[in-house]
Order: sequence, then C-alpha cells, then structure tokens
Amino acid sequence: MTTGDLFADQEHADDARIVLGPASFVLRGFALADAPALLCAVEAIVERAAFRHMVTPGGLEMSVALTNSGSLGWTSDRRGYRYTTHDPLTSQPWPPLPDVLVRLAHRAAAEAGFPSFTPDACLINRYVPGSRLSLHQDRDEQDYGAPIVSVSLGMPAMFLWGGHKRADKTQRVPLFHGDVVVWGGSDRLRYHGVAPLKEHAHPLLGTQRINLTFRKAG
Ligand code: MD3
Ligand code: FE
Repeated sequence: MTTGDLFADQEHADDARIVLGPASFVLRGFALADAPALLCAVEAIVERAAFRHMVTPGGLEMSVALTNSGSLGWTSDRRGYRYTTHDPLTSQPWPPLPDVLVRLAHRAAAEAGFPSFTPDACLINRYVPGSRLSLHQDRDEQDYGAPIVSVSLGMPAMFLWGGHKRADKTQRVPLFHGDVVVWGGSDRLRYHGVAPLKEHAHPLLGTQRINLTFRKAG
C-alpha cells in the first residue's frame, strides 16, 4: 500500500477518513449502514460461543468480555495468549465467520490500500461502563504484513494510540458507533488500548460497546 494511492483519488479525500499513521486510517461511519446486520450476526455467534471474561497470564480477569468467530479464535489463560481452532468453553470449533462480516472487513481493508486482506479470525470484545483495555501490542498473529480491521458498535470509546514502546506518549482517538479503523504497515505493532468506558447509552446497544477486530492470525 502507498499513501500515494490515497491522495491520488481526491474524491475520497473527505472528512470521513482520518489518517492515524502511514498505513492506519479511521473510516468514520463506514459500517453505519451495515450495523444492524452485523449485530444480528454477532447475536448468532454469541448463542454458540458466549462472551466470557478471560484471565491473563498474570492471573487478572479482563474487564472486557470476549468471544471469537472464524477458523481461529484468540484466548488467554494462566498459560498465556494464543489462537485456538476450538472454543475452550465448549470444545467446539469457533463459529464460522459470517459473510456479512467478512465482506465488510474486506471492503474496509481495500479502502485503506490492503485489497487482498483475508481474515481468518474475528475477536469480538464487549465493553460495559468501566471496562478498559490496558496498553498492549497484538503480537499473536503469524503475519504482521496483514492489517487489522476494527469495527466499533454501540457506546463511544476513547482509543489510546501509542508508539513502539510502552512508555511512548499516547494519542486519544474517539471511536463511535459505525467507525471502522484499519491498522497496518509500520503501525501494526504499535501499543494501543482503550480508556475506561463512560456511560453514554446508545440507542441500539444501550450501555454496551461491541468491538470487532478482524485478523489474519494463521
Ligand atoms: C492498533 N481492541 O482486541 S480495536 C484488541 O476497541 C484491541 O476493543 C480494541 O486492541 C477495542 O486487541 C482496539 C483497534 C485495534 C486493534 C488492533 C490493533 C488497534 C490496533 C493492532 C495494532 C495497532
Ligand atoms: Fe489490540
């Protein structure tokens, strides 16, 4: 991907696209029209693989509840972080990725200059007021050349966008219902997190925020 592609097409250089880094963009409202269908697909996934609070290797329970869809799903326990083919709660394979999710992730990645993004994992995070995600890197995937696509639904959140070292200064980026962010290239390994959520009820989801992150894990 080159930023040249981006600026070549002035018709798309509108306020809906915010440049976070050389290969990272916020696409404001990109998933707004699809949000009801995405939430419907998430409901079906959660019927088969419930949201749960995982424990970190350090023994702390995460305030964010999570589940997965796709051929691989991210899990954490006292032994560490890893991707698994099966849900440790049910011993069943993670629910397959619904087309409506894959198509959206593919369109967003293409918009940001990654036309051949093929996710095999979708991590689904659920936040309630007070839930947070401390600064971390996503390093459990095989191929850092593939971007991560994230979709925000429900209550707004303050995303913390750091640098390549944990102690680097963070930038605060508000994310709203329907926003899609694509993170790739040299930004792929930057530290990031989510500040404790404030209570701002959303018409579709009430006091919840659902975040989908599409990854090429395997
Ligand atoms: C930047 N989730 O699940 S999504 C995560 O809102 C995670 O639930 C947050 O961080 C959330 O790991 C943020 C945005 C995100 C995801 C992965 C990234 C940003 C990223 C990987 C590298 C750089
Ligand atoms: Fe992350």
